[in-house]
Amino acid sequence: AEAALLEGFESTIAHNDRIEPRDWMPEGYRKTLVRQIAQHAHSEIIGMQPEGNWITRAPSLRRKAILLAKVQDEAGHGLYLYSACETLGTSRGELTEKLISGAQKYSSIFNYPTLSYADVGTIGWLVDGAAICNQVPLCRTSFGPYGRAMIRICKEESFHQRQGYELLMTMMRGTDEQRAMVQESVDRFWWPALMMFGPPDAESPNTAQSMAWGIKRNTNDDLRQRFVDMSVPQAEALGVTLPDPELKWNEERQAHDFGQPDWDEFMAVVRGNGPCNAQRIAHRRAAHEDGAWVREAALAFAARSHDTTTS
Ligand code: FAQ
Repeated sequence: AEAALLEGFESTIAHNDRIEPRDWMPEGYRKTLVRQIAQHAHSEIIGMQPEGNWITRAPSLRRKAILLAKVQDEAGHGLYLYSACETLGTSRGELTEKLISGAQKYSSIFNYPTLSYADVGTIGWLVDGAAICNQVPLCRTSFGPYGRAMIRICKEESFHQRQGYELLMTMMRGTDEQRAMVQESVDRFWWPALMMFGPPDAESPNTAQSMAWGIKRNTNDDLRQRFVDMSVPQAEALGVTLPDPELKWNEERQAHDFGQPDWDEFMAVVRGNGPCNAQRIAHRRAAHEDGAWVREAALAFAARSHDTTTS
């Protein structure tokens, strides 16, 4: 019976059809999806912190309204993704426990500090830009609930990317100090943005199997290349320099050659030793603990409403 189920699953994958929550799936497929979707959800939730840091100090009412809307979208993205993950049989409560105990990861990028308001623009331009590059192909991922969540998320990420680019463009039209602030911010975020795509393909333990299952549609290096090619003309239009002396157009490959990020730094950040890892988790843990009374009250209310409707 197992063989027939596996055959059905493989045929669905081969036809590029979707696997849905009630369909049979190999345990490894389920585990990989829970890992990736949970990591993705946690990234959205932790990703609220670096930018949230600037909400109270936005330079104008307009900038504040934009930033508030963006950070609220990120909370929403986290919730769609936790819901997608719940269809695989893991509850949001369990996932949150795994995040705050360090058992599950979130994107390395959110362990870097935001030191100036230009960082709000750079995160929109480069971090949301990288997220779009990575997530547009995920709209075609083989697991239905994940792909459907991605469609809406990508639309909102496009707005996030545009607001960041527009912020930077405005600063670049400003004073010398503002231009220097943008350049300094881009210098700090460029390499960590390239790390968002994960380790080089040769050192990526999950890519081959995830591609075979149609969970990932491109390799880490392919998407990193796509991101570099997309960012170079945008940097030129902005008037900033990307901090990579090896960056240059390769006529033969019709793509840019570029340098390698510091992969030792990446590994250190992924293992929990980046500049802000401890702070991000401590903040998330405190918010979770401070919210315990809300969850308890909601459960008590639900139990009481249930009693009155059934008695
Ligand atoms: N950070 O074998 P692979 C956003 C881990 S966008 C931390 O290549 P895989 C929007 C990886 O998990 C950011 N860990 O893994 C936003 C694995 O460890 P494990 C979120 C990383 O899964 C913008 C190990 O290294 N986006 O939030 C990273 O095949 C602005 C080996 O790696 C997504 O999550 C990393 N950068 O490929 C929000 C997209 N890279 O679990 C707020 C969906 C790798 O075996 C503000 N995810 N690792 O212990 C993916 O596409 C994939 O999971 C990759 C990694 C490409 C990230």
